[in-house]
Amino acid sequence: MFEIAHFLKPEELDEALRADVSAGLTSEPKTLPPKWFYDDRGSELFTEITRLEEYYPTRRERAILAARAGEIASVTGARTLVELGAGSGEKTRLLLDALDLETYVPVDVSDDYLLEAAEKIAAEYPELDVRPVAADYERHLSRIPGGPRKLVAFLGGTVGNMVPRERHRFLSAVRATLGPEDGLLLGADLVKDEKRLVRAYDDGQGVTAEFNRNVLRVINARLDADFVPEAFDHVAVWNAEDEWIEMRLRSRGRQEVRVGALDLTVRFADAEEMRTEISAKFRPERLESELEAAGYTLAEFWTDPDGDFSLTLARPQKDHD
Ligand code: SAH
Ligand code: AVI
Repeated sequence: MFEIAHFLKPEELDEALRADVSAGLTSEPKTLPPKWFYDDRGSELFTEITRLEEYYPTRRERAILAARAGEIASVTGARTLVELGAGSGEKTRLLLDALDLETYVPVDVSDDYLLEAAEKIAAEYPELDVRPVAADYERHLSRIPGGPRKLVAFLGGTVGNMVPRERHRFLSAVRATLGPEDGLLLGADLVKDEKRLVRAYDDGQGVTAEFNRNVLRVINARLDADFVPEAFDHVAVWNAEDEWIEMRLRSRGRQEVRVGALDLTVRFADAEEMRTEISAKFRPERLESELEAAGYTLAEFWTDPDGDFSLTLARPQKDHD
């Protein structure tokens, strides 16, 4: 059996949550960063989202992986797979089947969920050295163990949950962990018809709405707050200028929320909206230019047959210092 490497000390995690919530709830407009969706329940809700008819990204990325896993194996010759924001690791099995791996390092902030997923994978792949790491990939990248011929996978379109400045910082930091033989496998959702995009983030069963409200439950539990999640409506809108979906929580009426751990009282006006997530959608040219700016060259760019989702294999630029 393996041990989980834990870089998320509870006091540091609380401190980070405190700082994010304090800054986010006192800013105008109010915002909350998406990484706090993912306690156990949030991770389960996300997995439920991936099975919804409206939520096409997971199915489309799975189709690309199924079609290209052999090519990914032969082009990269990867022996080590580091997966950032691994979640359930369900699609990853397509890579585990195709690659000739020694080591798999799934990394996630959602520690219990990560451990459970890693245990299942270790049982299914007894020859594989599975080393789960509970960490924040925006803070702990340099401490994440690697290995020879490393492929870093960042799937699901999670890169779109960062604003451009954060993406650049993150992609550059990943680049700094790569040797000349290593690579980055990046899943990114593509710009498409607005109606389909909005439907994917506002499903008929209300699973995404529950996922969105879950951030309030996390804050209640960890920061002694008294949000009434049902007093906020789920909103998903397409921001055409920035080419991203915005998820927001809209206050039903005027309300006051107390966050005990911050000694903070927050007032919401009727219909006031708080942004909880962006999910950027890309055009291929933009992906390429962002990757180049962060020190990569594009080795391969694949999409599913409908052109909905993309998977890019990027290599470190040779002349990059
Ligand atoms: N890769 C999976 C899961 C995507 S959901 C898929 O493609 O289906 C996003 C995952 O990233 C969640 O499991 C969440 O817990 C994790 N995550 C979000 N922010 C993170 C951060 N800052 N550091 C580490 N993991 C993070
Ligand atoms: C994890 N991430 C890529 C998802 C997305 O599509 O942006 C999170 C999500 N939010 C709402 N539905 C799914």
